[in-house]
Amino acid sequence: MLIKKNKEWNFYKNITPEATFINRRSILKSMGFAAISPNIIMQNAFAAAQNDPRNDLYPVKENREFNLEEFDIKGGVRKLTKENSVTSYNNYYEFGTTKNIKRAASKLITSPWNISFKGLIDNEFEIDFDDLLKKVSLEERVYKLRCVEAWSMVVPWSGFPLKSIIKMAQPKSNAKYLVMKTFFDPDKAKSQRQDWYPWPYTEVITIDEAMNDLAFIATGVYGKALPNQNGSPLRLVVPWKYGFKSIKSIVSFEFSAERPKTFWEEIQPKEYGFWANVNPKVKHPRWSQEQDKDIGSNRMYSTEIYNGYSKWVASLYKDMNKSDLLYR
Ligand SMILES: Nc1nc2c(c(=O)[nH]1)N[C@H]1C(S)=C(S)[C@@H](COP(=O)(O)O)O[C@H]1N2
Ligand SMILES: [Mo]
Repeated sequence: MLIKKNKEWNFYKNITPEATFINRRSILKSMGFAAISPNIIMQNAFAAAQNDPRNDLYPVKENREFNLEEFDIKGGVRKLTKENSVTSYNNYYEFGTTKNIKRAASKLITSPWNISFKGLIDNEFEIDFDDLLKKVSLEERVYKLRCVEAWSMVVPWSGFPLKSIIKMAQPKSNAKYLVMKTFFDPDKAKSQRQDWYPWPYTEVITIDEAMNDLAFIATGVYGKALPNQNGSPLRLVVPWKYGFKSIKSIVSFEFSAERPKTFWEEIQPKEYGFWANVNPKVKHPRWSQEQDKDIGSNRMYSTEIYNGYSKWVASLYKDMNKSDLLYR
């Protein structure tokens, strides 16, 4: 027992959160906030989430097409991560640099929520989130999400394939990239007052990646509407890439011929590059990527190339130089 614990501790002691090195000051500050933590506010946030009228849309039918054997319930190997872990251990830097941002995130108002589609498409348009939902068909998919910090979770997301809204937007043939942005609202998201970050959070994938069957927009989790801390009302889930690519609370989808820098590329391009495909062989400059730890059970698993999703995505990268491009 003790030996196992030490091994895990050794594995984890060198891993620091994605943003630690740029903002130790704000970490100290947010620790101060966490110490107050009035239960009443938590209860109110919880009640608000429970009363979310969007909950009526769920649960939706499960699509098992993308299940990995390792967490096939029948295979019995790896189970869903505990719901409470998934909804209370989060990365969402707009609300702080610790994992404990649930209370701060409850301040975000996600209804109404406007989304714009722009750039290289015939007709740019804006649409309300609830109206967008009427144009897509919702399904549930169990995906493994692997953070670059070497933790992981197996999550039942509800939502729709990203390609269904790409088709709706009809990008022009010269569009090569899909640029997504999170809201910018420093009144609600206090960390956005810290101007050393390149806000708003921006992520970019290629159109080919966006059209891949695995690329998913989540609008719910565990049979309910997405809670704020997990990226309400809609977030990307690209499970073959490190978690930071799966951008939360999206307000715009822009089709572009050029590749702009992402949030993390601006901050630290050597560590959090554009491709960010999960690859156990390419170590992070400060730690190994060979294993990951389930945030609910603390069990360790071997990390697989493309997070186990090769069957669906390896062909996207067949012409690339593996050692250079899989991770960066
Ligand atoms: N807007 C925004 N999206 C974000 C982040 C963030 O800080 N802001 N963090 C990313 C990182 S680093 C991870 S690992 C996942 C975590 O998703 P979860 O909190 O639902 O587990 O969200 C990603 N999406
Ligand atoms: Mo992450």
